[in-house]
Amino acid sequence: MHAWPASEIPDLPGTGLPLRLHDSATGQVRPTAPGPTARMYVCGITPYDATHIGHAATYVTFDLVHRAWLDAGHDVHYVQNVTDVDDPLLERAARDGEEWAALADRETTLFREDMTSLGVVPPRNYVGAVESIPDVVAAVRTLREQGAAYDVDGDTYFSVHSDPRFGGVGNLDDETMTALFAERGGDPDRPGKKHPLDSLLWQSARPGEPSWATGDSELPEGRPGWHVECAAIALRYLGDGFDVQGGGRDLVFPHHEMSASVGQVLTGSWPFARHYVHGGLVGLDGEKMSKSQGNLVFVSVLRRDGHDPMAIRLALLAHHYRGDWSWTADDLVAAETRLARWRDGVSRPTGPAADGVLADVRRHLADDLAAPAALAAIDRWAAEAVTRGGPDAAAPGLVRRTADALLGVRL
Ligand code: 5CA
Ligand code: ZN
Repeated sequence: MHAWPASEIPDLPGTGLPLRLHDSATGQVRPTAPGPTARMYVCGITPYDATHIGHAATYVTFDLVHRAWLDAGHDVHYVQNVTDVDDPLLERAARDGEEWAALADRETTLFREDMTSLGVVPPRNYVGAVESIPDVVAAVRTLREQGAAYDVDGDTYFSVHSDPRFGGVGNLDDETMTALFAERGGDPDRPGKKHPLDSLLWQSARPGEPSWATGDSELPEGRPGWHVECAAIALRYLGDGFDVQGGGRDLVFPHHEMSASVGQVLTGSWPFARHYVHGGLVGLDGEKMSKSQGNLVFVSVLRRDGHDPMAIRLALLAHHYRGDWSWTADDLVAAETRLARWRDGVSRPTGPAADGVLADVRRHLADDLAAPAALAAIDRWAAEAVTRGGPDAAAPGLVRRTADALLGVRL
């Protein structure tokens, strides 16, 4: 699958600081320690509806990681998937009497446009579940050979306890895991399973649903389970022990727990990822924003209504990525005011010295992506530039490049 176009990232003087990020597995803010090539996998959309502000917040968060690593001198290998075949997509297509593949295609196209407008640096590999089916089939076959998978009425399940480290991403107790599993696409009560938390690897063909031949007499025609999809894609493009596995906090369990265990059993090595990084969940007027609740604010609708995508981006960056927060119309008003102020500041021929602004923005972002503090550093400079001015002819350009390269805000 193709990603979306990249725009140029301006050069900055000097080099960024090593990035520290919160890791859900250890509960600590720890340094990322990538090699020359930093490797990141972020879970992509299930394309049955348009990009809402919660999705956008998640992808803008990991865009800050991408930009901080580039600034620190790393090459970044970024991979993102598209869950272009799965239950929610098939259910929506059936509800609307639409071809599932056409729905996935249309929403993925819209997502690319949203990401482009928000200035998100594209992944090197943008990979659909459908195009990964041979990798998923190979993974399921290996897990069977390892004794880590078994059959339930023609469907194949992963034995979670074949990974002695199972549970190490979310560190949740059994009761919580079972409840979340039932809530988020799992089937703890299915008869025939060896353990309630065992998760579906491969689902045999159902009438009226798409299915693929496997070329393996032991594995009937069918379609991939969700968790093995991300494990197989991450291992194919990044290999094991990659630097960051990312997504919203709703993915901690079961998705990242399961994909890590599948990956660890497949490779026989630990950890699948060195950091598990999760963004908080964005709500609307106090409720979690979700497709099933229908309380959505779409990026594409805001754009159509004439809102500057850079203001949308600033509205997201004004909240620290780890906290949950609720979108309100005021977020956008405040961001538009801030954007106008910054643009005013950088469009002047001279301004107050800005070396300290670059240093502050770098320092705050390296500290677990403290974007609100980084914005405040630019706010202070812009306020002074606009009210008192300054003698430095290089400063406005430096602030413009700092905002662009590190925050992805084009002024
Ligand atoms: N396709 C899977 C991941 S493999 C999936 O979760 N798709 S999704 O479309 O439901 O979500 C896409 C990304 O947005 C995920 O990283 C998810 O954690 C994140 N996300 C979904 N809802 C919200 C929300 N309300 N706030 C913040 N992030 C969210
Ligand atoms: Zn995923």
